[in-house]
Amino acid sequence: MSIAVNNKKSTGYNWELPEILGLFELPFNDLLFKAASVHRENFDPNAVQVSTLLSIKTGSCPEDCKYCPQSAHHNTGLKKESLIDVEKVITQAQKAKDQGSTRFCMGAAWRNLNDRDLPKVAEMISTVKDMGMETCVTLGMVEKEQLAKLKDAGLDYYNHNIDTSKEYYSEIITTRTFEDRLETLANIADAGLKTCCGGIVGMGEGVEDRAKMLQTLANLDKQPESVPINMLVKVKGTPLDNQEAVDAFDFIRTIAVARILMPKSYVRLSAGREEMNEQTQALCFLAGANSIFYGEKLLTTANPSENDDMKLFGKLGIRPENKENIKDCAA
Ligand code: SAM
Ligand code: DTB
Ligand code: SF4
Repeated sequence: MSIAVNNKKSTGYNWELPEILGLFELPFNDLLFKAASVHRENFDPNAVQVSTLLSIKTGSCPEDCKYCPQSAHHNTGLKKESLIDVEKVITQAQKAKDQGSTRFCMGAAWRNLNDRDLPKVAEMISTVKDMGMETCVTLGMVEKEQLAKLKDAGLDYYNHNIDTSKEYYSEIITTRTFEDRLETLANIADAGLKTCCGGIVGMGEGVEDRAKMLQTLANLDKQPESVPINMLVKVKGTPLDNQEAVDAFDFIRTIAVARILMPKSYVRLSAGREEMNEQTQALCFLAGANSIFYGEKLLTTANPSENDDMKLFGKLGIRPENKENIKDCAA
């Protein structure tokens, strides 16, 4: 079976499901070779962008996302916290910057951004931007007018994940629809912000759902600049706590297909690294992952220590990406 490396049309990409499934079905070595080749054509294969996360409002979220420890529908024993003060953000952003992180992502457990909270979030964004870091927020659904204000404050990226396929979505979340997600993504693109959008592997979905999720991302009018691929972090008290673990090769395949479908996007090896050994992470980098969340905590769950990550980078000859070493052709 011949597989197109991409199928660019003047209006954007138009990946068909059979060709994406064809990629998933390739022998592992063929898939990795193809993905690594696409990666090299577009990026420095030995540079990885590092982003740090901070939860600015934790828990009590009205949405019922089955995977999420912050949903008010599940009892996970999480310590809840209302919107934190800007001073706390400054301390954490400075720490992240000192450790070599170039992007600071602030996440809130909200269904949507409320106008009441906008000025404080805007202040957080402008403060982090003034510290010389790229800024990203993930605040749930958001309107165009609100996005314009966040952009004015210095926002670079808005993270809003589709999480899974349209078909599997209602198995995971019932308090909003896949179309709601797409609508917000259109608002983000219209506002001229960079999009960070990806999903989760390991929620009981099949390979076809993973293919469809990547198809939706790749065929957006503008491919997301950043594509986080999360491996489900199983949190006690969430409905997905007992989900069967994902096979590492299936996870690596998902990264590889994301790289091939979205050649100029940063593909982020996101949540779930705490459960991955070094070899799995190394294969993810070979498959085209070129961004990670860096720092001991994601939003509420554990992430590998900075020390462990730097040791792994050292073993692999990988450099954290900074402004000076970004390859020109990268998105
Ligand atoms: N409330 C906002 C929203 O859902 O858009 C922003 C925060 S939410 C925590 C951001 C993303 O984190 C989710 O879309 C999901 O992809 C990811 N996430 C949350 N819990 C996770 C888990 N247990 N394992 C993997 N990814 C998770
Ligand atoms: C994304 O795709 N993954 C990050 C970020 N975007 C906001 C969040 C991962 C959260 C994992 C569970 C937790 O720590 O609460
Ligand atoms: Fe709320 Fe976001 Fe968690 Fe869903 S993923 S429960 S919207 S914080």
